[in-house]
Amino acid sequence: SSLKDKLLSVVTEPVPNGKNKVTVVGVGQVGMACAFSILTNHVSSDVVLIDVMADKLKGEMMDLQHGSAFLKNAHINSSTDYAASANSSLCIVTAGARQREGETRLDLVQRNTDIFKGIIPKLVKYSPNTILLIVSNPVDILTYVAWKLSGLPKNRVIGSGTNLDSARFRFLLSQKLTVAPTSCHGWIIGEHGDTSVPVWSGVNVAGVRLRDLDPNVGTKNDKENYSEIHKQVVDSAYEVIKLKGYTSWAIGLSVSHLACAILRNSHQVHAVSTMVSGFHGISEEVFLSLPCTLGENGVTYVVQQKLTDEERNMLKKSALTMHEVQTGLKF
Ligand code: 6V0
Repeated sequence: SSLKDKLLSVVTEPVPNGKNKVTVVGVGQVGMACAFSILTNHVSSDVVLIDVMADKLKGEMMDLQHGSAFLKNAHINSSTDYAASANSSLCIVTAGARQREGETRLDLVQRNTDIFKGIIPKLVKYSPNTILLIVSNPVDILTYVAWKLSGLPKNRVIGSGTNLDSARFRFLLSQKLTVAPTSCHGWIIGEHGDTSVPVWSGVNVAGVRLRDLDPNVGTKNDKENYSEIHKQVVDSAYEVIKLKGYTSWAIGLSVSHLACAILRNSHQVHAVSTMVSGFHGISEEVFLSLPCTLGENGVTYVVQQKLTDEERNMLKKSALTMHEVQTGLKF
């Protein structure tokens, strides 16, 4: 008998997978930032990485595994074969091409749709009860694509959406007010990207709405130019890409918070991309971000914000743009 047999006497065999198993597809800058953030925040103790680049994949896996003693003994595995993803509670998709300098998120759409055809059906085959969390851009359209390709109910297909935009907004507001980001409450909804909608009507600190103090805040007539903050949010990905080539840390952190809300069934509210037909006068079958409660069956409730006419019109315009792009997709 082996040394192991001499050391250990079997009571029962260990189960191969934990209940909080997470698969991350794509081990690029974004996928690795997601995996690292999930592991260091102890959101999951069982992470599987999948990619098509076998060497890079193995290298990333080994590098993380060597740190597992510092990660509360998390299991880290990887494969180019989707069988390794079996029985994941959550599958996070970050695979695909990223924006080149000057390229918009919508420019990426057909390239990444084609990549998704090879990913989504395999994930669902091995984890039929999974939640899909889509991060690849353009995230709202690709969440729709993933929903169609997966056949899963809409509550179980979620896009990371404007959770990141909202975090950027709260950070910038915190800089202007000298109040911590978690105490600056503000929501960016709609499209992740160029036509996102800042809900200025609800921006508040400790329940004090900035609009009650100055009815012009966030509008063109705002003397203190708060609307500039939203412009900076929209421009920030382009700026970071120009400076460092890609964005990674903030999206990784934001995705690990979404993963945490889902796996812990916490019903925390996040702005994520969900099927919005029927909300705010939208009739198209499109995915856009609204504040949603997240639990182990995905999106449970959509918070019905009181929007101004202008905010609602901006949202409806994004819905039309999404619908137009979706109509041109081949899949
Ligand atoms: P990257 O560093 O080029 O990594 C992409 C990874 O995907 C690479 O490792 C590829 O090998 C892998 N890949 C490509 N095709 C496949 C396939 N068929 N199966 C499995 N893996 C594949 O890109 P990066 O990580 O920077 O960005 C990934 C995606 O995230 C892009 O679409 C970005 O635009 C998007 N982002 C989304 C954000 C959001 O807020 N939703 C934020 C930042 C980036």
